[in-house]
Amino acid sequence: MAQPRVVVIGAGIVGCATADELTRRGWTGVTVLDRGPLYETGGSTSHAPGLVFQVNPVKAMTEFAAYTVAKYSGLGAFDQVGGVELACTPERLAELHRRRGWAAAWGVGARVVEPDECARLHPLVDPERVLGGLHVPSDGMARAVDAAALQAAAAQERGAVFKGGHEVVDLVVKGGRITGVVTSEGEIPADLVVCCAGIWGPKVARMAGVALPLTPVAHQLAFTNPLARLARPGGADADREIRHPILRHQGADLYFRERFDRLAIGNYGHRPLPADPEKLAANAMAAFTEDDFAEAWQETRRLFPAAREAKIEEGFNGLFSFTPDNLPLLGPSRAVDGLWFAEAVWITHSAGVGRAVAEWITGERPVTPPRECDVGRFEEHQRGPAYVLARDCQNYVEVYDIIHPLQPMEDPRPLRTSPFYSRQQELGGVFLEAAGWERPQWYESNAPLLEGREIHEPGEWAARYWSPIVGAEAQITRERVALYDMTALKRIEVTGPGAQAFLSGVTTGRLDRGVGAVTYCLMLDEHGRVLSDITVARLGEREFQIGANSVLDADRLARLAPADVVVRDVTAGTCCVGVWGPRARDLVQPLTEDDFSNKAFRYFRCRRTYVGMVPVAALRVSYVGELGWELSCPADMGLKLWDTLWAAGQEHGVIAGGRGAFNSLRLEKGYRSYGVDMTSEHDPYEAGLGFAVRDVDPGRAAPKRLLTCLTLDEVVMGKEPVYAKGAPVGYVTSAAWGYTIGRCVAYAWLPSALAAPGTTVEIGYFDRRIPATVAAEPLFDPGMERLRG
Ligand code: FAD
Ligand code: THG
Repeated sequence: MAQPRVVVIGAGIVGCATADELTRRGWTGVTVLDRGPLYETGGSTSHAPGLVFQVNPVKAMTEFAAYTVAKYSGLGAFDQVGGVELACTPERLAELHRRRGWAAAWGVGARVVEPDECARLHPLVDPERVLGGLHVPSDGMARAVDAAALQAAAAQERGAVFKGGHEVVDLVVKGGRITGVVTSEGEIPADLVVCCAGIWGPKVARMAGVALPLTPVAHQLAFTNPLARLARPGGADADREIRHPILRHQGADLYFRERFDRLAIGNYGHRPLPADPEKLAANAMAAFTEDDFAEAWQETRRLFPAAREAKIEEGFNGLFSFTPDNLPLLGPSRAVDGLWFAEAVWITHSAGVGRAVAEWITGERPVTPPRECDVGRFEEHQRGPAYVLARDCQNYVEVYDIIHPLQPMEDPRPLRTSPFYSRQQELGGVFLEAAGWERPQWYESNAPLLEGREIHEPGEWAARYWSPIVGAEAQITRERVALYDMTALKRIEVTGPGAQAFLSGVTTGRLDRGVGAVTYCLMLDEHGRVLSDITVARLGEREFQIGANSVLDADRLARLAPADVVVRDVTAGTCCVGVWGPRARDLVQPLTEDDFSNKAFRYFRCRRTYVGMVPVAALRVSYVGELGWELSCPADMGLKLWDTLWAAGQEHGVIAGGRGAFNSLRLEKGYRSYGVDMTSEHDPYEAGLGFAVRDVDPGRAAPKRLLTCLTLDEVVMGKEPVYAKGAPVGYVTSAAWGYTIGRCVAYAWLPSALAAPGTTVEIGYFDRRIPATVAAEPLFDPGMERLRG
């Protein structure tokens, strides 16, 4: 096979890592272009102090960082001095324990240490001023320009060509496919272009008509004069730039490291200073705005008494990339074939990202799944310039904040509202946000339901974004009937003569069943890993409605569809309400001419009908595990649908149920949530979804790990480490109190040997270990009597 010609734009650390990883995989036709001189190009890499803190709430990000540590250590471009995050308040100390949990969950060694230990680790730390620290011995400092140059050298040995002084001034796109780049020195043909242009990424992307949701934001870095406390005693390591751990003081938006006997101070505490991506200079550095540093300098001296007499000798405002969700932008452009991105990547994640992107391009199985980093993950509203600027600046402000797992985006809101929104407001809905949608977590008007109920009270952390009303709504759903707004569920219409054959080909389902069938099935990648779990409802001979998980699913279907199939994301133009509970049939039947009896309308069947005056697609499915239907209709009639159901439901004691109850109910029933419980890292059998696969591979190996149901007596939140015999063995994916079963339900990835019911393990929750027991699943209604009745 002829080698694809790859052009990488940008010889910063990301471009160099990507070129190295591509050539390692035998792709030798790689040309890397940079406008600047190699390898101090003037990009962000040239200015970064190179601190590598690996711990991150996102597993893939920690894995990217761990690979960076391993790779740059091997290259001799990494000083493994360790990292210490300092806490000065009880809240921060608790947060360090939570962070240490992520470290254990994702496989990085870390300990929360006492103030004395912090002082022993670093000469500037005053034990009187801190409450503790998170020590990660494998953290350290990457020498970023060296790491870039060394990776470039390795790539060059395998045939890659690096060219400085080559500015890309245009991208050549023909018939929707990239065919080359125009540089200041002439045109270079290419089959594939990888944009690693850092803060200049949006400008480069625009050359192909692509909008990249990224904002360059300035961030301050300053250096003190020499500090006596950091003076060098001489000896073997006298010429080492850094000898003590890198430090973070997130409570004051600061980080620190030595530069010989000077202190380097990084400051996120100032107002966001965004730059217009179209008007950037050739250097990612701007003049130091001293006023913005004043508070940081005060805080630094408060924290380190040994720096009190020091002064700031130099400083600058360095630019790097922020995105709407603070995660990188990786993978193929969905608009232009052959154009790829590796953007908004820190030094910390550079090697891991280079590897992931190279694996993705070459079709090798990704070691770390880049789904949450996929450049295609944004909804249309998230790609607009005003939204991107607002979110990116807000993310700059929040970069070191303590973020609760349920904490919604606060601004700009509300953005997307379902047709039921006004009714939900009238009912006292307490709204969180998902993919831009306002979603009630519970309804204050349901407070009277608490009368006579004992609802389990979680601990302080789990009680945030929570109310006992959540428990009452969950119980009422199992006792009577409740309406759940499912509008945010991604709905995709697939129509045309080839629709059935197409869907059979791209899912694991048996879709040759007739009109009226609903099938729960999966989309898998080429390596048999789960890309999504979906429901496929056959509403007509050539008409299917899919319930999916994200914009990436819609994109995948649209891209793969043949000419005789039309794929449309109809989410925004339609709405959906779940009517669930033992009295659901009593509520709906009088509203329709159709027969909704169990015999005439069985579980996992669908049909088009009218509910009152509203044309609906009715699917007899329930993610909460109760009798009932998902009813979807055009958005214009959504309010009418809600009001019709609400009025008819009064005699049955109908309530509106929020997302809190919904999540609890689905966990009791054992229903997985894609992207949380299972990801593209997992195959269906490990995830407990083998039943959804039509052609099971009989020769497949027994799974080494399993998504396992645990129960415990206290509420945890997800992403906690699981310990067996004191050692970390896995992690919790999602958890909630089960208000029917009276215990907390937690799903966790565990080695198969530990997945047998009755096995006891411990869940790390802040500074405690909570006992948990593996349970046979599902915990609720294993006989399916509720659903099939
Ligand atoms: P860059 O290094 O900017 O490389 C992009 C390259 O593309 C540049 O060389 C540029 O010349 C080239 N280019 C752009 N447009 C074109 C074009 N049209 N034609 C040809 N070439 C083009 N990260 C950490 O992990 N830890 C830290 O401690 C840390 N501290 C930081 C402190 C500061 C002050 C700054 C500014 C950043 C810091 N970062 C840190 C972030 C980190 O530096 C960046 O995220 C990272 O360097 C980005 O690498 P890159 O290769 O994507 O971008
Ligand atoms: N509704 C619809 N589509 C969806 C979801 C939904 N698509 C995305 C996501 N949610 C998919 N997740 C599930 C998970 C479980 C079930 C449905 C969607 C479910 N499972 C049955 C079970 O395991 O008992 C399947 C039984 C069967 O295959 O017959 O109901 O909420 N529209």
